[in-house]
Amino acid sequence: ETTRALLTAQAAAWQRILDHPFVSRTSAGSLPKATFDRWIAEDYFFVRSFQRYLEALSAVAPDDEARKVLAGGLAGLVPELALFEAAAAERGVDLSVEPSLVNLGYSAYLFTSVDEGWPVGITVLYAVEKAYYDAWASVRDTTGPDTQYAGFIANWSSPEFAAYVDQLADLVDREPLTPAMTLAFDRVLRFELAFWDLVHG
Ligand code: MP5
Repeated sequence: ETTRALLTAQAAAWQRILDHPFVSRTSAGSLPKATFDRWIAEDYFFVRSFQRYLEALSAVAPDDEARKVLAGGLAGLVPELALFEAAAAERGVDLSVEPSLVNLGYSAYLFTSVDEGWPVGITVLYAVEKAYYDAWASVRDTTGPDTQYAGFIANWSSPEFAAYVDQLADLVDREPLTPAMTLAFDRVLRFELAFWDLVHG
């Protein structure tokens, strides 16, 4: 299985995402407000780039089944962006701040991956979504009921989101593993770690 091989090869980097202080401090409720606010503004920029990347990836999807899965992902971004906008309004976060260079690089890389063709593009999508599912499921499982992050936890760790990530895994598993896919997967993990570092640092 392609996804199993990718995850196994990257087990150590994957654990570093889950062990990242941004994740553990979100769970513990000990994250400074300014840090979470910074994440909101950075991630909002990322998600809007991601939305256009998902449209571009849909355009190179090989069949209706793949297009249907991606359409589900695109539909989910509507309430997700509303969640960011509501949280920003409530917390007094300016969503129009300039994104960091890491964020610009990560966002641009999403589009580069589509240019490399469907197998690499869908590998990137799976890695991006799986990273957030695992991180937010970890927060869900280690936080108290009085968390202020319930909306975000629900967004990326719901059973519906888990099912979507499983569908993405099925699409990746149709593809025989190539060195380009391995590199893309590894690169997403490095971007994810750099993204957490930059908002937390
Ligand atoms: C995601 C995200 C998940 N929002 N931000 C980063 C840095 N990585 C992954 O993507 P989506 O589109 O919010 O499900």
